Amino acid sequence: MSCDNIDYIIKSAKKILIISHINPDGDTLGSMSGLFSLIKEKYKKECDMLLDNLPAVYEFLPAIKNAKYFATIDKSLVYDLVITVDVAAIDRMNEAKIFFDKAAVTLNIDHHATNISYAQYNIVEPDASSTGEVIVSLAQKLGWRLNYDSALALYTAILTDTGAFKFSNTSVKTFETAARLLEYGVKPHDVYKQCFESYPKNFFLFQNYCLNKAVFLHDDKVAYTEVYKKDVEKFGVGPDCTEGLTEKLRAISSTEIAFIAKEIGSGLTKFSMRSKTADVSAICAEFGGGGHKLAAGCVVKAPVKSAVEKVLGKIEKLGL
Ligand SMILES: [Mn+2]
Repeated sequence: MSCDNIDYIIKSAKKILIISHINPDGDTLGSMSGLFSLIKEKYKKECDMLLDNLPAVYEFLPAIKNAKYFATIDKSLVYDLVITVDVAAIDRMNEAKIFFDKAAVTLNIDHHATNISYAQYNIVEPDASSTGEVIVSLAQKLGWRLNYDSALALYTAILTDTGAFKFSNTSVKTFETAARLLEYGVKPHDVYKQCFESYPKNFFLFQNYCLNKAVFLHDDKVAYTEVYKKDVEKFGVGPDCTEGLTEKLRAISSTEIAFIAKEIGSGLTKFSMRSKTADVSAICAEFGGGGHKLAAGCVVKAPVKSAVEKVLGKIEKLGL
C-alpha cells in the first residue's frame, strides 16, 4: 500500500484510537506508545490508546500513562480512525473491537504471517522482527521525525519481540533499525534492565514452580507445563506471569517443541508454543490460532488436561 494513503488517512481523521492486543507484550505496547508519540509529534491530533491491562514491567514506556482501559473507557466514543498494532487477528482485540467496528477508517499494522489483512488499510510485513520494526520503516518512508520517547518505545518493541536480538526473526534490517533508534539517546543496557531484569520475586518463584513440574515426552523432544488459575492466585502474579516461560523450556538441548497450557477460564486453555525448527503456527492454526513458524499460540475450548491431549495428538503427527 502507498504511504501517501497513510499520511492522508491520519490527516483526515479528527480522533484516532490505537489498539493493542489482549495480554499485551512489549511489541504491542512499545508499538502503541511509539506510534502515539509519532502521531502527536507530526500531526498534533487527538489520539487515544486502549489496552486491557499494563504489565508493571512496561510502565516505563513514555506515552503509556495516557492509555485508556477496557474496563473504564466510555463505550459510546466513536473514533474516525482506529489503528491496530501487533494484532494478528480480529479476536485478539477483544472488547476493543466495538471501536474498530464503529470507525470510519481502519488500519492494521503488524508482522504476523497469519494476519489476513482484516482492516481497510493494512501494513503487514511478515519478514519484520516486530511491529516496532514495521513502524520505524513507516516513519522513515513518511518522513516522520523520531524523538527520544518514540525511539525508546519502538526499541522496546524490537528488543522484546526478538528476545533481545536472539530469535530467528532478527535480521540485518532489525539491527539497522535498532542502531538508528540509539541515535535518539536510547541506552540498550537500561532498556534491557527494564524489560528483562525487573521482575518481582513472586514472578520468579512462580515460573520456577511451573518449570519444576514440566513434563517431557518423545525422548524429551517435547517439553510442556500446565499453568492453573489457582497457582496464579497462590503466587499473586499478574496476567504476564508466563512471559518468557516457554522459551525457558525450549532452551533445553533436547527440546524441539515447547509449550505452556494455561487455564484462562472454565473449559478454556491457552497455548503458547515454541519450536527450534518445526512449524508450530500450523499446529496452532488447527485450533484457530496462529503466529510465527517458531512461536505461535492458540486457545483450545477444553479444560487443561484434555486440551493438552488434543494438542499432543497434533504434535505426534509431526513424527518427531
Ligand atoms: Mn509482535
